[in-house]
Amino acid sequence: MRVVSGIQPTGKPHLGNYLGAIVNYVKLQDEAVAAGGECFIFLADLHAISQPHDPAELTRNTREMVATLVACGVDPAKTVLFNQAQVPAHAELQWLLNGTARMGWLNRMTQWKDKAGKNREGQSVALFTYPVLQAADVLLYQATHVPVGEDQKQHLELARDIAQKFNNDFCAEDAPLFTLPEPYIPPTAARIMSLRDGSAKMSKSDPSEMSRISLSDDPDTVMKKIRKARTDPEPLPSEEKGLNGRAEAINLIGIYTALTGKSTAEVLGEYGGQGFGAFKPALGEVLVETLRPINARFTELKDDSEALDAILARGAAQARESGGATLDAAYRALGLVRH
Ligand code: AQP
Repeated sequence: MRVVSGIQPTGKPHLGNYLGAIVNYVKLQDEAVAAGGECFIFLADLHAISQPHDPAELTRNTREMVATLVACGVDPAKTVLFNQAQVPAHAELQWLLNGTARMGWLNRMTQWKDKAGKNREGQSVALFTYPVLQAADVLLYQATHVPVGEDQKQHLELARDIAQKFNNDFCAEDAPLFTLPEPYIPPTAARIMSLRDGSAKMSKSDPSEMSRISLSDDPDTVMKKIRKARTDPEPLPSEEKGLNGRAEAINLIGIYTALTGKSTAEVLGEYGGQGFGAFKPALGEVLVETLRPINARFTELKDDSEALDAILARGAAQARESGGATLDAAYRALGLVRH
């Protein structure tokens, strides 16, 4: 079992990152250790430069993201925790895979279409080739399980297509180089939506702070954001089918069930027939209690840059070692001479 996933240090991580991905990093890290496998979690700093950015902020965000991941339970003693920039094999393998990836495949990526909008000509080349780097990130370590939110499913499918084509084009039939990675998408909370718009994903880049719960929000801020979260005027239904077409209600109940382990039926049994005025404070409390230990640990860790850098340096050394054989084999398969 090889678990591999990454998160961009592009801002404060939010509840969507937590429920869609980070919770599963911790779960799969423990499963991998128990099964004698390995877990690699990286900060996708090379991905972060695909959009306009402030270099000093990227450095600060990178350290804060390590502190956040550790505060959430990613354990550097169990997981190889590092940033891409310290492992050149990610960028090297991306270049090798650029020869296999097709323009048409990348043109179909919905994240590219959404982020580029009408201004494709003005985007960085990195934003367009982003999914090829993502393929390199997981194929380099022969990933079997890739914990991601629903929004990354299409990129994972692309990574499988690239791996399959490379194996077909450059490897003997009985000796494929790349393992085809499987996405691990949580059954609930795979797509947490904005608190201001039930049809948009909760995102770091949404200009409205009120659209997301950041993992570093204090209790008053959390309660305020939930109180002001957009909802419709109807009371909560008593049965699940009554939620049809009510995106904001589905989102808030989905967050509650993911955090408490209760089923939707149980929650509706408790709050059905009542307005959001009863449910929202309960949801706020659950969130505050979830974030309390994370915030406490984050505060202890966040200012010790030396310790945070040491975690990344140690992880990067392990990652360079682990990815070396696959990178060498990819160069060889392509006929590139490197003596
Ligand atoms: N709203 C979400 N619900 C569930 N999972 C989510 N993820 C992101 N948003 C949600 C998952 O978090 C992991 C890390 O994501 P990322 O930071 O690398 O990239 P992202 O998807 O681009 O995150 P954002 O917040 O939406 O950033 P911006 O605004 O910069 O684009 C991934 O596994 C992702 O699926």
